[in-house]
Amino acid sequence: MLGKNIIAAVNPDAQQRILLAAHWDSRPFADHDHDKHNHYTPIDGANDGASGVGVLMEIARQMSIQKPNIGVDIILFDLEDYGQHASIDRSINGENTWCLGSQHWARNPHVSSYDAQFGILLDMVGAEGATFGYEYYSNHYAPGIIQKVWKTAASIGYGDIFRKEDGGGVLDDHVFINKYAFIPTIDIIHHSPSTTSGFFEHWHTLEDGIDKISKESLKAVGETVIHVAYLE
Ligand code: AHN
Ligand code: ZN
Repeated sequence: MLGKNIIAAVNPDAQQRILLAAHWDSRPFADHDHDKHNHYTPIDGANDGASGVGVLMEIARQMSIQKPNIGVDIILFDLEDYGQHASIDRSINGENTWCLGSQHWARNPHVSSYDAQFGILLDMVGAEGATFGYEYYSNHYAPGIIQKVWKTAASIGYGDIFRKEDGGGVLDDHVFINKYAFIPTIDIIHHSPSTTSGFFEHWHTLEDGIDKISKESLKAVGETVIHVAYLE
């Protein structure tokens, strides 16, 4: 499988750097669609992946107008959502079929002896009414970054969206950045306790389209992340 990560650098020569990331691929099969005839059809992935990409593209545009003090690397990972089809038993191949772009990058960074102070991953940040809790691996590897981001969100009026509550545990790109690149990295990811998946209602279905995307959710995440970056 050929994958391509897309990487941009703001202030490429700055020593002090942070990393912002999302996945740009979308799931090649709608294996959680309510209609089983769709289980092998690719999804649009407006929320599950593209929402994070959209926020990061606007942050890149803002930073081209007003440069932050620090360096910022924006990485769009490929093959996050290539994980094995839901019809296959999870215990067989399981976890190592997900997040292939980030697994590759974390072991082979684009710059030799790459380092960043911390990283923020955005995943499924565009659903209407999205809320974010303390995702398990984020809080395990990077509790200080969780506190920094959630405090910043509250300070600009997004305390109802960035909630001081448990946010489940998700094997996502940030886990591999923490494990293999040793950069403390959090995942801002919509956690929904009311669905069986724990994700947004239309997760891995053909319903994950642009018509379900909320500008307000994108704005809350984008403003929070850009504030964190400009405060460094
Ligand atoms: C697993 O289900 C193993 N990971 C979910 C990560 C994910 C999927 N993020 C977006 N789509
Ligand atoms: Zn997905």
